[in-house]
Amino acid sequence: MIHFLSDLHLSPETPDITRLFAAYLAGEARTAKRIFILGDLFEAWPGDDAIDDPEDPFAGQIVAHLSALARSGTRVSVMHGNRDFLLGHEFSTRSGAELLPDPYALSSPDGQFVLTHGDALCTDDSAYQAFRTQVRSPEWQAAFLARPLEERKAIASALREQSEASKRGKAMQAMDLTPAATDNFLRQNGYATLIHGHTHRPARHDHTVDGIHVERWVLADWHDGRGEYLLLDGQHLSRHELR
Ligand code: LP5
Ligand code: MN
Repeated sequence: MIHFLSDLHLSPETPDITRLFAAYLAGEARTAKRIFILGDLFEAWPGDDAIDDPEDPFAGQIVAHLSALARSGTRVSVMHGNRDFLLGHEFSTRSGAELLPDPYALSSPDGQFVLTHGDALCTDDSAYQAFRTQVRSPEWQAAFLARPLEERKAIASALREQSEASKRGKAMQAMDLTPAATDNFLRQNGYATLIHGHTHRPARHDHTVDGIHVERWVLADWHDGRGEYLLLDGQHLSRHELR
């Protein structure tokens, strides 16, 4: 069995979600041979030195929970989201989670899947795409990570506020996947079943691309004390609520 989850947005401000995730890692996750966390595991990740932040044990505690799961024998795979794109080598080593490229093709005897966070397909949101190009460049990241941790945390929280404000002025449609970009993505990825997060609009969509039927599963975000994972058991995908 394989699990897919995303958009937990873990932060010290939502202890109920942290507890739910810790219980999941110590319980249901151990019945899976592999779990995929498809981005935005953290509300904001200012850099891997947050793991040893003397001001805040939070990141280190999450890393310890992940590491316990990995040591129990479940393979843990994590993809970057738009909040935690700075997860790096140190995080990977300390948590036992491997970092995946976005997109990631998953071929199993039970089917062909393509996994992505989802933000790269929101191509109508040109302000976000410009921001994304900038912060994903290695030069920008090296310069940002050279700043003191406290300063990076302050910038991250200012950006979170700015993001919430800018979303209020955006059309709902601009904050969803662009249909043409999605069809093209499905074509380029061999019409595999698409699983993604980011939009917080859980659903199963049917696409017809070049006459071929393709499924798209959108993962739920974790909020208000509730979480969810998608379970792949044989060829069957199903949603499982956690609370
Ligand atoms: O995240 P969410 O759901 O609110 O909205 C996203 C897009 N916003 C973002 C920004 C993140 O929320 C900010 C948190 C990042 C923490 C990272 C850690 C530290 C790194 C600091 C990096 C500087 O991803 C939002 C989309 C929405 O999804 C739907 O798809 O619309 O896009 C935006 O809000 C972006 C704005 O439209 C443009 C922002 C321009 C800001 C330019 C500042 C330059 C930064 C330089 C700082 C040194
Ligand atoms: Mn996201």
